[in-house]
Amino acid sequence: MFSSIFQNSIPNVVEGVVVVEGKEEERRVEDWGEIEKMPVARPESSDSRVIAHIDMDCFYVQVEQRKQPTLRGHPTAVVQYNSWKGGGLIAVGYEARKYGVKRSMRGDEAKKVCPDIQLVQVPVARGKADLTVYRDAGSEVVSILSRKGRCERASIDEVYLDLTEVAETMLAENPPERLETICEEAFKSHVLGLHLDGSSNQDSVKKWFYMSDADRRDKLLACGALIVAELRLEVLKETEYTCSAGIAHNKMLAKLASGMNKPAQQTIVPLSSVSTLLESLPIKKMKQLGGKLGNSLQADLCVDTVGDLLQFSEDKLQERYGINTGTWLWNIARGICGEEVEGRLLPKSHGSGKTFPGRQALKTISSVQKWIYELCEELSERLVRDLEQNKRIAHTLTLHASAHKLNDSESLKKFPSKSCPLRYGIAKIQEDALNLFHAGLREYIGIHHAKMKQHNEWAITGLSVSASKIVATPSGTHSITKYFGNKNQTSSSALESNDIHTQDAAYLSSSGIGSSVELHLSEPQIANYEDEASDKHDMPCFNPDGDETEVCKASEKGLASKVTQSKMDFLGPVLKSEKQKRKFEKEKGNSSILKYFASGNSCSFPEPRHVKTFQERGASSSGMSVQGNQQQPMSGTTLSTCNLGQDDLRSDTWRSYKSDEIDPSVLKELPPEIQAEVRASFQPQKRANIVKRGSSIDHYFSPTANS
Ligand code: TTP
Repeated sequence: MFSSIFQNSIPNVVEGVVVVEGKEEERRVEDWGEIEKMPVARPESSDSRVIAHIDMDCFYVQVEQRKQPTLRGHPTAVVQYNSWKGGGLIAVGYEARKYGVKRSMRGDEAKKVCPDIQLVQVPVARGKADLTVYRDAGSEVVSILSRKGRCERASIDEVYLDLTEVAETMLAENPPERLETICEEAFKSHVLGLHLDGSSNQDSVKKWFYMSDADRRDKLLACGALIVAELRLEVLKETEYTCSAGIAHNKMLAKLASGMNKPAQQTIVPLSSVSTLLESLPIKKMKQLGGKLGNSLQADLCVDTVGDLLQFSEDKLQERYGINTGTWLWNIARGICGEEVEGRLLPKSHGSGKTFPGRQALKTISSVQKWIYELCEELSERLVRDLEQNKRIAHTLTLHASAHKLNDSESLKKFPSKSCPLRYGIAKIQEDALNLFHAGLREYIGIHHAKMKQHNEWAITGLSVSASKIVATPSGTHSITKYFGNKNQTSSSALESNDIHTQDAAYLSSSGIGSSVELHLSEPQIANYEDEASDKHDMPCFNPDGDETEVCKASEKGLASKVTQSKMDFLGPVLKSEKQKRKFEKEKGNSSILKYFASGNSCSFPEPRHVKTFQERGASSSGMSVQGNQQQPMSGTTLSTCNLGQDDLRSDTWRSYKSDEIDPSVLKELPPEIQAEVRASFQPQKRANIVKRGSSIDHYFSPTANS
């Protein structure tokens, strides 16, 4: 029961296209890791944390208005590159919202309801949207917000802050009731559940801030709200952007609150207001309940509001939705969310995607190749930028596509996403991505392959490439960019080398970050995409009107570090046993290990994956793992390579692999045919584990009801 429900509950995400009950519903997926991953139940660590969620107001519009100040005060919207019917609106300014302009409209329709609207086209590069200016604007804001407390960049324009420590210090040293002046902006806060007693909101809020006998948790929230008000003013002063905020005891409540009073306002959620807030909150408004899980709650349990969930015991919810999801649901009904604010300012992945709706669908390999090459070029540029600016290296390249088969009853089948180790350099990324596409296409068109290939009976409606598993480069003496600036490098990007892969891979392993390292060292890339598969934030954001957006995902705050030694020096630590190390030294001598890094190697795609049960994955779903209408690739039953003659290559793969690193427990989780193949090749052995106070934002935006 649980598994079948759950399989159906997992949103099928491909390039930000969420498929709900077989119907494609294109919607935005957050860029920085905030997309609807499956819920993970975590106990609340403390109910006196102070968490803020800051969300920029009509972000792209504000960025355009700063670029062109004459647009300020005028109804404005940003439209997509595709100019059909005036282009799809992706951001609508608050002045335009007053006229009824909505994001779901196209430019022509917006003009009808608001003839004075200024439509600004999103910047374009390589025939697609170029979001660099918005990303950079988001980074400017993050650099200000991160001055206080732990900061997690959750999307291109959203940030979580953990202000617990700074609020506690303020409460101990300078509680609000003892402050001589309080930032006026703070008094404009909305405090949920506050009784006005005939006074104005502002007066009531003032009293609430000064209440000396208040609950300690409320006092902490008041301190947090003061800090956030000041931060918002700093953001305005330094960037000219307004933002709204929610201040609560956990991320879920803070996020809910930040959108309640927009633009340029903040909302506080005292603990005492939580049950009333959730009681009538439509279930679909909850993050992660907008899709199938929410549908199932409505249809199967008649749950329409979060409060309706209270009638079910934890056991009952677990029985129906599995242990983790059941507990998560039980928790959210009570406003409990233990999710931590992760300290991360940089994207966790980079991606570049484009959709080809309607007649724009790509029907030939050459047109697909052209676009893959364009997307890879952009991806490569961003990777180089990340490397130069943040000294970070990405490890995994993934190609996602959406497609349909012409005149085919099976056309709902999803195009499988494919991943391989990422090799730096435009040409290599292009070559690998194209190979991934071919591998996906073979699987997608299945037995009809030959026929369809011949008659082009498939059509690609979306393509994206993404780079994930981004980590800081190892520390050392030479700058990694210098290393790749080596005159031997022929690529214009100076990154046409596998070496970067090699170095980092080994470093990673030695630092114990993950067994994914092995995937660069040898062929049996078992389980290496396990984490990747569970990581659906890599999905690019395809806009509702079928244009292109980006993929960015938040990651660990990578500290810049440098590469020390030649690539071979990094390999030693990867090998666990003394025997392996001796072998490594020997191979290092004759460079035989280099064969593992030969560029041809990258054509072997790591299809076999460590199969995890849903529970093992902590109930998180993955766009990469969820293929088609089922979770097929997760159970990766086939090995495929980018070349024909897969079987040959496959057995060569196993044979060339020294079995020392194979972990039998991992092997056991592989599909039986893969296990048999590996066992036939060798005996399994142990595998190496491997502002100013008193300022006001009013002059910018007069508070308007959220439209
Ligand atoms: P949002 O934060 O969803 O919206 P917004 O900032 O425009 O407006 P609000 O004040 O209501 O929060 O999105 C942030 C930016 O992301 C938005 O300005 C444009 C971009 N975006 C897309 O490109 N496609 C989309 O489908 C959505 C929803 C947003």
